[in-house]
Amino acid sequence: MNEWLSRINRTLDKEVKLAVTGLSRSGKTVFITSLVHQLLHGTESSHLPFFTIANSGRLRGTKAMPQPDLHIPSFRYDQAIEQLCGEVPTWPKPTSGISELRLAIRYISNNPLTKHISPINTLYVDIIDYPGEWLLDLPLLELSYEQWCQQIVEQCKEQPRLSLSEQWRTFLDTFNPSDEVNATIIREASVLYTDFLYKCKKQYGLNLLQPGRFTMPGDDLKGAPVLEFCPLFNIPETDNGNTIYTEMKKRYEYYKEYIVKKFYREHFSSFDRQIILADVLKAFNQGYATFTDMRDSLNMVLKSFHYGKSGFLNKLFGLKIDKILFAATKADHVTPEQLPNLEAFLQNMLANTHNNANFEGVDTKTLALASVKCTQAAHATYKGQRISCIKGVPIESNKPIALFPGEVPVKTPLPEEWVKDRFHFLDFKPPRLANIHGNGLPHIRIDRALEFLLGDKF
Ligand SMILES: Nc1nc2c(ncn2[C@@H]2O[C@H](COP(=O)(O)OP(=O)(O)OP(=O)(O)O)[C@@H](O)[C@H]2O)c(=O)[nH]1
Ligand SMILES: [Mg+2]
Repeated sequence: MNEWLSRINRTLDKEVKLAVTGLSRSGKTVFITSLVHQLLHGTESSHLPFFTIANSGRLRGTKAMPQPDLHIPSFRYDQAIEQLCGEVPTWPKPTSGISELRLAIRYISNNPLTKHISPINTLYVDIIDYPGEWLLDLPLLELSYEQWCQQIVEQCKEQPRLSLSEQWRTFLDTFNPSDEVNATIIREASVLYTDFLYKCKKQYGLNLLQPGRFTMPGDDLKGAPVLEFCPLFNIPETDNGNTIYTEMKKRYEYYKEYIVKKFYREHFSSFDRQIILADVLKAFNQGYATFTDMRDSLNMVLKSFHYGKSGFLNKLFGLKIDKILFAATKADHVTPEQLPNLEAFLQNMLANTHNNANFEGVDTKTLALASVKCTQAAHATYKGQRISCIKGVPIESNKPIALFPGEVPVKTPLPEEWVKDRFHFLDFKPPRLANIHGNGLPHIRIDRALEFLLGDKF
């Protein structure tokens, strides 16, 4: 019954489900927090000049409401905003589980047909937050265990995975996958594989780490046997049904069926709009291997969405996204004149997804944005020349500095052009704000994001 009511409301433009999609540390939690703060303060000042409903005076107000899914924890907006705007502002911790939020936006209708019957309307917006690591499970739905093993074999031929996986690969050589099933061997292999994934994440900031729950199990799965399996390098040609290989494969299929499908069925089905957040600047800093890993991970995840009607996820879960916003986050790390380059770069990096989505009739847009603007644009004189720079407090310091963070390329530089220290985009502390109640958080282009994602619903 609720499902039907929800469908009717969405058809009548009264409900929007917004999918906030992004790899780990791309800025999802900060984006959601800022978006809520901007909307809660939408009637109070002119901090959203490109969000027409706010700017035209038709926005009546926004409130957080009880969420529709009572079994999902609530998004802790109050905690996040307290941290961001406290005496010592801090960023939220990496997300370790799922949470949900519902906003009610009340506005004066402009629709000539309905405004006399119902002059004040409400749009409900549902958003979920989750760990970015879990997104990398989506491509697994289309891979058999054998295909997945083959992918990992290929990945481990290249550095840095070649070295980082050595201990795990050496252990794989100590047993035969056709041997009778042995719980101790399976556990040891999966522990070493998980260690390898953690090393990839911590030492190189790699994203393509599957299964996603291995590096971010969430509270419900820590230590569960479903997380005890790993890829094998030698797949036996025949299988007598009671081998290490059979058991690994069985657990992989169980993981897909009960963890991944459940997650996507409950949280990624029936979204109307999607924002894809990408932190390309951090990947630039970490070098070519990390950059290509980030690009490939994101493309792989987006490919799984297959935006048309015939796509795999559409058939499985009934997806029907009609607008996608591609956003390069943390745009306050660069000088304002670099924003067009940042947008062009992201557009290039995800060109295939753009084309496919456009072909299927999905409306797309690319924006460089900052959910919380931590720097100010400034100018400095260097060797007699006036140069643009930014001013902010670096994450590991207490003193503001002014710096020129470097130019953002429009296209991916060739491998040999990634010379050390070519890119140096610093992380900044959130700004200290005198009054967080009278105004939305300082931002870059969140109003344009809101206009694209929600503007046509009012
Ligand atoms: N300067 C600046 N930094 C930001 C902004 N948004 C996010 N960050 C930085 O990016 C980090 C990650 O942001 P989160 O929002 O926690 O990222 P996430 O996508 O939720 O990450 P997971 O929960 O790990 O999936 C923060 O700790 C900040 O350091 C922004 O608008 N400006
Ligand atoms: Mg998060």
